[in-house]
Amino acid sequence: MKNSALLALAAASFALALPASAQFAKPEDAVKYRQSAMFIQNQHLGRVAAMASGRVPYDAAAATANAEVVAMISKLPWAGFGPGTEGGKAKPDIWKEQAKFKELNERLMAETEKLAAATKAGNLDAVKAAVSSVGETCKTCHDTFRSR
Ligand code: ASC
Repeated sequence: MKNSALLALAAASFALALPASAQFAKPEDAVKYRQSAMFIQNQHLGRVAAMASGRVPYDAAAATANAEVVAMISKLPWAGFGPGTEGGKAKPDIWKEQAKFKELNERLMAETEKLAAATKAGNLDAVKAAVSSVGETCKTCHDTFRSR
């Protein structure tokens, strides 16, 4: 491999190893990023919730496809709450109570993982319970750390 190619590869690995919070060009980008990730989660969770509540006929494959997106995207917003990215609907408490915020971030990732697993197991009651746990987790964090 040419030296220039090696250098480019090294630079790329270094960029990936940086905390994601350091990857935003400006604080507004971090705000937009976390809001976008929340929006995507809302869209896909809504589809599973509609099926779980019976508003839409249950389709196991669609439930899993949507739940997997929620589980994957639930990993993303947190990098958008780095130091100096206060703003949007985020309450300043997020930056004052990092341990509590992190705990809720982790709870969402765990609950959405359980939801995806429940859709794969094909037990509608388990899916309903998992949707409710995910919703409750969203609500707990929003009630605590989101304004408006
Ligand atoms: C959503 C969404 C939320 C949560 C919450 C659950 O789809 O956008 O904020 O679920 O409504 O109570």
